[in-house]
Amino acid sequence: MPKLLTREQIERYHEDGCVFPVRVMSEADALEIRGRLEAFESTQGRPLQRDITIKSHLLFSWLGDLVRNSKILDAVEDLYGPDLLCWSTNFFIKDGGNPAFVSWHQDSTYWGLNKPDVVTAWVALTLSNVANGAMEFIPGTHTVDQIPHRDTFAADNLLTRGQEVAVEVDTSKAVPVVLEPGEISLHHVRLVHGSPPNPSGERRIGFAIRYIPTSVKQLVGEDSATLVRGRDAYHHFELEPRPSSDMHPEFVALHKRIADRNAQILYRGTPVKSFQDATTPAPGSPG
Ligand SMILES: O=C(O)CCC(=O)C(=O)O
Repeated sequence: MPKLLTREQIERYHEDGCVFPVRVMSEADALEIRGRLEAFESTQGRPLQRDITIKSHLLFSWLGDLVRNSKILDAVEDLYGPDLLCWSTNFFIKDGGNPAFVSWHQDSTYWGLNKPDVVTAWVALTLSNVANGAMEFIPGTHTVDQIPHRDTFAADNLLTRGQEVAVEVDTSKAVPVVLEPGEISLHHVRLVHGSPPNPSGERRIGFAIRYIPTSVKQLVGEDSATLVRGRDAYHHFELEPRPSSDMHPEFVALHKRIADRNAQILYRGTPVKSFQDATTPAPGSPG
């Protein structure tokens, strides 16, 4: 018996590579999380900087809570079983009128994981729709193997290397993922997806949480993850602690060490050594 998803939703995930919308919290709770993000940005006097858009669940207690949201975990358990790690998180923020976009890609391209049992819960912290640059996907593309990608390092591309699939994408089949605040979509790591810029006057904020069953391995280097449900009988990843406050110096130092190591995996084969180095020429969130 599934815990949260219906049998139809589970079937849709396996057939299309994406299922949505799934409500995991009230709109008010989602807006409260947005408020915490924006309160932090106000203290900094600038939008969230690239180096803390990745794995920020290690820096802020409210994001540490979000990756452990029991409804999100129930949905992920319905797809990948009871022993779950949060491998990474990324904010995808598109300010109104900003040219930021996400090229068509498969998440699996540079992640170094040994099998495609990886699902992203993309949490809408604002409305996400066609008018403000919602994510789009091509149904069924998760069933093809890894597709070659080319790196563009395009300035407005939110992906680490501005990577894009090196084959023609039939955009007539694209499905927009329309979500209300507090809803999620769940997408497969091999799904071809992307998103256009946000020409609206409103900010679009998504928090992407990457979950894996504990059996998944990192093939490329040392790596860490957060045990969010069940037990880890495999010990393939260094387990990460839970922050009980925001931007605690010990967690800031830990996050830097982990993010720098993660950058070595995601940028391998390029001169980029850390997410800070990567601000030129490719700003944005790793994907
Ligand atoms: O937020 C977006 O528009 C794209 C998100 C994405 O590529 C991802 O979560 O893998």
